[in-house]
Amino acid sequence: MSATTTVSAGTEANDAADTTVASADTTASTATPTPTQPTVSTPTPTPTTATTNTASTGTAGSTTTPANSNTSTATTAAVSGPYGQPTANYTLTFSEEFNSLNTNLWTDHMWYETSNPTKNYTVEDGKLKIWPQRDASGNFFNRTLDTDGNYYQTYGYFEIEAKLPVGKGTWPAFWLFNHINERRPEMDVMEAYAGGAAPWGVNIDGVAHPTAYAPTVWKGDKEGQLVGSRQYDTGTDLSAGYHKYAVKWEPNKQTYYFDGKEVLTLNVSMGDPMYLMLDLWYGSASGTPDDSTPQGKSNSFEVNYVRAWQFK
Ligand SMILES: [Ca+2]
Repeated sequence: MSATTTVSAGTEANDAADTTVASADTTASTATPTPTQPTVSTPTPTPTTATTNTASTGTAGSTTTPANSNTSTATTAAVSGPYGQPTANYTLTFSEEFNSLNTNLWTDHMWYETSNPTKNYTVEDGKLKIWPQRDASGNFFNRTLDTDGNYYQTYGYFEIEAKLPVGKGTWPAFWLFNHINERRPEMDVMEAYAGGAAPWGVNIDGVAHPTAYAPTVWKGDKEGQLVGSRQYDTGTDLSAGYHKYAVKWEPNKQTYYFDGKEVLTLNVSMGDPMYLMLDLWYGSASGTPDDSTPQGKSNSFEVNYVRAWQFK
């Protein structure tokens, strides 16, 4: 997913007001990574200092083992470390469990958009839900919830637990992104295209179900800097249950995970502060949504949590 629309670069206000913990201690990268990639001139961005928004860390120090991955119910265990990683290596920096919608943290449109008034998202049952819905003009429209201007992090581990919607045209995603002047560094942790050819999706009773997804990385210093991508066939219907989509972002390496299993490793240096994005867009490999695309809340991109950790 590449947000190609360019608009004057917004200067993100450093809104520290929504911090709910006093011990904001984000080790956002001031360190200069040692590039292993042929680097284009790396312009110095104007990094906004990452604010820590730890919604509810709960018993962060507990050693509760996360529930097994292939369950259709969402994990409700207390937050410990990233799934499948040694807990002792990580400090929780961000925990959005979606017990309520924090509008000081999440914006419901991209910086270059105005918010579509058609209601197609909510937070309930401990989840963020975004669903396909035609607006007043009859169009399916992009919905994005992001932390642009409110929460940024550089490096660490980022994980969501989510269930995907069905339907031709649906294009749910979780990414880390930033717009810094003309630069667009982008780490797509999960993008799925239910309406695409197998293995992207399978047709079940006339409705496209997602079975593969892709992590993809764009360096973003200029147009078309694809670092790497993989179409990962999970062999399962991603709309049928919750799965964990994650990235471990190190200064010279990124590793992408599905339910704790490594699916893509890239040796790349990216050191910008990035904000978090959850969205349901349409098109690309998924095709154009139509009357076969189920609308309404019962067909949601459901996100049980978004968590981030920093390396100790
Ligand atoms: Ca939750």
